[in-house]
Amino acid sequence: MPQTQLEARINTLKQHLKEENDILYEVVESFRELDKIAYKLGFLSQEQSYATRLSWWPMISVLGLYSAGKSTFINHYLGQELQRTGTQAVDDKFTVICYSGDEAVKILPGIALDADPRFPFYQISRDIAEITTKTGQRTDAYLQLKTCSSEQLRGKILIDSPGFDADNQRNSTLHIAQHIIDLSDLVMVFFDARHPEPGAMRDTLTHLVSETIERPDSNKFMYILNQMDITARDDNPEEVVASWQRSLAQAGLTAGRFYRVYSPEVCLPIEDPKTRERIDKKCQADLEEIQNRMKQVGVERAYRVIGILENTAKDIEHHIVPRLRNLVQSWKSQVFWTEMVLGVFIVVLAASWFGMTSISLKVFDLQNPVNLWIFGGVLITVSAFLHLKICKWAANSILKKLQCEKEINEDTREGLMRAFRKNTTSPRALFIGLINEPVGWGNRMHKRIGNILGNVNSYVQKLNDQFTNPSGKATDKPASSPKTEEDAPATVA
Ligand SMILES: Nc1nc2c(ncn2[C@@H]2O[C@H](COP(=O)(O)OP(=O)(O)OP(=O)(O)O)[C@@H](O)[C@H]2O)c(=O)[nH]1
Ligand SMILES: [Mg+2]
Repeated sequence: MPQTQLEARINTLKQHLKEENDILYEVVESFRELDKIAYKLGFLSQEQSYATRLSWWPMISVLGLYSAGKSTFINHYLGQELQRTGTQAVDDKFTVICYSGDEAVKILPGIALDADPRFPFYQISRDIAEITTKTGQRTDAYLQLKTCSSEQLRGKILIDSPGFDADNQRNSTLHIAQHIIDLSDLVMVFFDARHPEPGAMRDTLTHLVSETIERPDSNKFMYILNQMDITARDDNPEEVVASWQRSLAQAGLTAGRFYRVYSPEVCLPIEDPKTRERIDKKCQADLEEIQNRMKQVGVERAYRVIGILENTAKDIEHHIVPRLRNLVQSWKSQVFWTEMVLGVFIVVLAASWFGMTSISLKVFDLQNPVNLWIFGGVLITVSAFLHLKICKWAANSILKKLQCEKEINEDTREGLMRAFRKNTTSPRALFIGLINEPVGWGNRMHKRIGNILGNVNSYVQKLNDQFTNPSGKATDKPASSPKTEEDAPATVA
């Protein structure tokens, strides 16, 4: 049997996960198990899957001023010269960097991201398609995908971006950057310590600081002042940091942490030993802190994916099924009361008609078995026809109400409507009185959900074993806690 598009997508997802995280590979199976339950309920259609609704890899994006050292930082993090660097503006497109066990770096056009099940990039490509029709350029002019075998990249996706500069792609760059920010789990905004307050920084400040501080997820932003080594050689670094702090404060960032770093591979020597020691210590601590945060994002996401599995399973049992049960009950009672009223009306109408015309049932000669069969047949057919019409009308009126409900999200509404329709098909409507539970729900399904929840516990246990030191001989400090006041990253005054 040929593979459906969904199966192909899930298989690619599993293939990628197998390379990077065995536990999450198993979690896909549990999501598929939930899919089967949702298919039976009619909540998901056969082309849908819970597994493709979430982004499995955390995204870390590196944005900021041109030539600030974004690509150099990424190369340092990966431990290899993956990205081109240079004194002029180098990158003109966004590069999505993913892990691959293959040593050879592969570069794929932006369009390849569309088909990649690792993250919801279709949102970006749809938007880029809009921009490209306006500018006449193709998605590939803005996006590319690179694979890299660095262990640091396992379980996460890095995005290097073109620097903020007044070039002809400026608007598109800002637009795409905005989408990338929305999808990212961590956003690192790079500034160049050599230019604390130039006009070129205005864009960066507006788009990457002023517009982001009000966001509910503003804690995912890290503001990084790079190339501190040069500053330490040429100027008084404390003054540069203070001036940079003022710029950030003017842009609205009056609280929060920022980091001062330089790239160890390309830094220039600082002659004054005292300054060198002071700068080295602070920058090393900040760099370590940044890298820990990046590592932490991968760990958090693994737990979050399992959390989503648990919530989805509970949601089916505690929200979807009860809601469906209620909808079916409302439908049944609407049908019942409509038929009662209609029945009484017909009886009254027939009685008065018989009374007024002094015609009785005798005219049908029901003593004759053939007539009785015909009479009964016609009565049953007409009643069934009317009953089905009433059922359909009642179902439609409930569906209309559901459609107008504002409290539920689009996916849930669509799923509930699909499942409700499955409950109210004509064959079921004929035996409406016998319906107690929504289609596809029963003790067996309850047990299957229970098994999935049981698996959740074992996945969490396995993750704990993977990310912590169960023997108790912990040597690593928790990822994001600074060690001393002195080492802590600077805070904007
Ligand atoms: N001294 C010093 N030079 C750095 C540092 N970081 C980057 N550089 C240099 O700065 C230049 C620009 O670095 P890139 O990494 O290409 O900067 P970018 O932000 O990726 O630039 P675009 O992609 O053009 O936006 C390169 O020549 C780097 O070698 C640093 O911490 N210290
Ligand atoms: Mg670059």
